[in-house]
Amino acid sequence: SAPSAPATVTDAQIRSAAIDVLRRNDLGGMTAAAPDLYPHQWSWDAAFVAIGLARIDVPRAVTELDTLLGAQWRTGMIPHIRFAAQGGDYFPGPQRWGRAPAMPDGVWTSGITQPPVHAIALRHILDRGRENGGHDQQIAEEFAAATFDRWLAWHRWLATARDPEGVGLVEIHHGWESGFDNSPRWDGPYSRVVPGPVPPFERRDTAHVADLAERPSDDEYRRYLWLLEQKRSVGYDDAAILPIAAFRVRDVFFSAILAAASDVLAGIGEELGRLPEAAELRALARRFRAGVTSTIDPITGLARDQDVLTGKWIAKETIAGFAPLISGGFPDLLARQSRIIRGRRWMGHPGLAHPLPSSTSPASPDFRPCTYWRGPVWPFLMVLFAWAATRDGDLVLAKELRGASLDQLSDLTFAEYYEPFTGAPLGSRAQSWTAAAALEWLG
Ligand code: 2M8
Repeated sequence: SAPSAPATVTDAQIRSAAIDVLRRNDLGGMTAAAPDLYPHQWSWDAAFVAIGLARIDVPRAVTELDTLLGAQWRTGMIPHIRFAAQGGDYFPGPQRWGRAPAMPDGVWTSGITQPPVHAIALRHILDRGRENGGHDQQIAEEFAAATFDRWLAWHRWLATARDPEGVGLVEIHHGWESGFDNSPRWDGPYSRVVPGPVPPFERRDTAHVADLAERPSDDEYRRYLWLLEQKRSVGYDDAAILPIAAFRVRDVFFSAILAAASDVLAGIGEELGRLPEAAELRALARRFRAGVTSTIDPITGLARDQDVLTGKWIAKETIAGFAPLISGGFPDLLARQSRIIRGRRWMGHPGLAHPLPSSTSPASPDFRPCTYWRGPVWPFLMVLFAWAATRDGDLVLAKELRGASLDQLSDLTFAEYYEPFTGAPLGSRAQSWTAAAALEWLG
């Protein structure tokens, strides 16, 4: 396939094509993560979609987050999928997950979670609403005030149920919770998962990609489903799962997002006059930022995950190593990481079609250029890195990410991920958070 788009593609064309993708993926109140592969609402996708929607339609962006909140469990957890009644076929679907006591009535969700980008999306909605003024401002401000306690409950749940020992790192119980499903980060932990019996299954994801090598293997899926069965066997109870979970990993990137989002939510709390809660969120941000910093490998300068079950660090050369660029931290740490990400093992690698950080370093032995989270470039993540870089005053990095991303997205496929060397689109086409990223870049 053609690596780069014709030079004639204008910003206006990118914008209208991106708007078109989001309109077509709109299921009414929620946006499917992708038309065929992911025909339901995913939690962290919804946050990025809301960031994009806020550029074109503030009330619709509010609705996206409001719908997701409708799936929030009584514990505070926001599940990783809200299933749409009118959504298409996806495996594992609602029957496979089953019901849980904490699940909201009348709503079908998965039983695991995903990174908490939502407060950052809420901030974007507020900012866009205020820029526009009038009805947009009113609706954004009312939504923030009305839902602040729900977001607070979400952060509190993560900080307790998923950091039971208070180490400042969020523990995940499934690779899907990280959002980086089959990243080399999880190879070690998954290699120690001995799958028990799982009910028979037929995958659907493989029908929606050009080449099976773009997706996880059947062996990986068997482990994914075993972890689901484990959770289901205890009714998705947060305490009961801990002694039996075959996969328990402290996810440094998830933790960095919690740190960044807690600061953002604290800022919103301060505006709302919720000062004790804002102080609590600032303390959470400090705790998780310190947790992220504590994982740095002194030799490579990259952040690491930790396998709870072995106590060992996981030192793979993936983009999650740049977690401090998301959480923020000491200026010398951020400067070192900014140098590394712009260096030859990442954005400065000479073979790249676009100078963007790939999910795994092209210089790593784990790198697979076409395989999902093992190598391709994920456009939505670039938005998160640029947002954090802007926050921390690294305007050079933010500008480089924007320019290269817009070049990449001018192929107008809005692919789920891209081959780093050829720039070829991979995975799903018309992926919602990719289209949303384009709208955010265009401003
Ligand atoms: C991918 O994950 C889902 C499972 O959650 C899948 O492979 O079926 C990941 O890229 C994840 O980060 C993303 O949220 C989801 C929907 O885009 O797809």
